[in-house]
Amino acid sequence: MLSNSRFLRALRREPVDATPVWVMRQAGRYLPEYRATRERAGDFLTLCKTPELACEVTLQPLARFPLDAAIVFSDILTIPDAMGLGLSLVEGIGPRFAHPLRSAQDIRRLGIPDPEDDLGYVSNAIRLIKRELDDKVPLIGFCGSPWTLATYMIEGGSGHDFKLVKQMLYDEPALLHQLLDLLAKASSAYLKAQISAGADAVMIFDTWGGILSSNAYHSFSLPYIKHIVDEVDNTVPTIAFTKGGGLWLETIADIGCSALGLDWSTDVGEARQRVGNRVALQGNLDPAILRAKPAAIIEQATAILNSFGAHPGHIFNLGHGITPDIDPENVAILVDTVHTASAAILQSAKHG
Ligand code: 1CP
Repeated sequence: MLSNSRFLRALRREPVDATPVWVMRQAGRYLPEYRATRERAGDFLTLCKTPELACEVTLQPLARFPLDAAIVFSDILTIPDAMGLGLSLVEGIGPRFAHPLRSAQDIRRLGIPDPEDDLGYVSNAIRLIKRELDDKVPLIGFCGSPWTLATYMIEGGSGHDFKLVKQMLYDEPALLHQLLDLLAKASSAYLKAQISAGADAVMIFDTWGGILSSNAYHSFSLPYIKHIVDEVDNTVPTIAFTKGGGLWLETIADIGCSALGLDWSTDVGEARQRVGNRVALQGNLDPAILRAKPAAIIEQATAILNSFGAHPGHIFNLGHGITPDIDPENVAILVDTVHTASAAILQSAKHG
């Protein structure tokens, strides 16, 4: 039964036979079969917007590795795209918006996209993937945090210094709050639609929360993540991931999410001591380790498992997305190490 899967049990902090593992960006350019499907699609957005192709690439990493969860192939930027900002992915540069938000008028003009009419391709992909998965592993739905979406919408693409969005934060806080409130409402409706379509858990990616001061984080990012978690209201487990949020784990754990995503800068055992067992923890291998030799991958992954210890509530993952230059063979080594080393740790704790 799916609710008995390692991934969902760990999210509920129930005992498991081995630590579940999945990899952020597990469907992506490090896989030759992904590059082939993307080539066939023509471009990244067509791949996202064609449910059959999104389903195909979602399943590719699961055909190679015994991963414990699938994540729907999509992007956090589908919401601003549906709001009319004109998303494209520029080769070698990253996401770009044709119509970034540059004035109060730009922001006041925005509406909340309808999850079925404007973003129905995501729900349709989820329904297809669920049918193909046939309850073998759970499926994760996701969205970006309102703050992280706002950085892209205001900067017009990937931020490097975040000049424009930070200027708005300090000069026109009320206007930024208005945008964040709209994005929180849009993201809640979007996640609810993903859950109705079959997502078994949802993750909120706050990739750029860590660039904020502590005050600004607690005013401009965390409350809007909480808004989404409140709206999802435990219909399925929620994972809140703020990259660079290691200093704020206690306040993030307080918003009522099921799990915290950790980047690699925090020790997972120390994180557990700080938040206790009120949330599960997901993470947190430095993705750069996948470029190292097998012995280093085994050593570093085992160190994380040992640091967490034989408690319930750990989902193994990287601390951020896998990069295109990684040899898939190293992912196979990682997944195998997590399963075998954690099973041994859990067994010896049971008998010791
Ligand atoms: O084929 C390609 O070249 C496209 C590269 C790519 C991929 C594989 C992009 C463009 N998006 C994705 C898929 C994606 N994006 C997933 C798929 C599910 C998975 O297998 O994990 C997910 C969960 C995301 C989420 C996402 N998109 C985030 C949050 C997570 C993170 O990595 O921090 C962010 C910040 C984005 C924006 C985005 N979209 C694409 C890129 C290259 C980026 C990052 C740009 C940047 O660094 O600012």
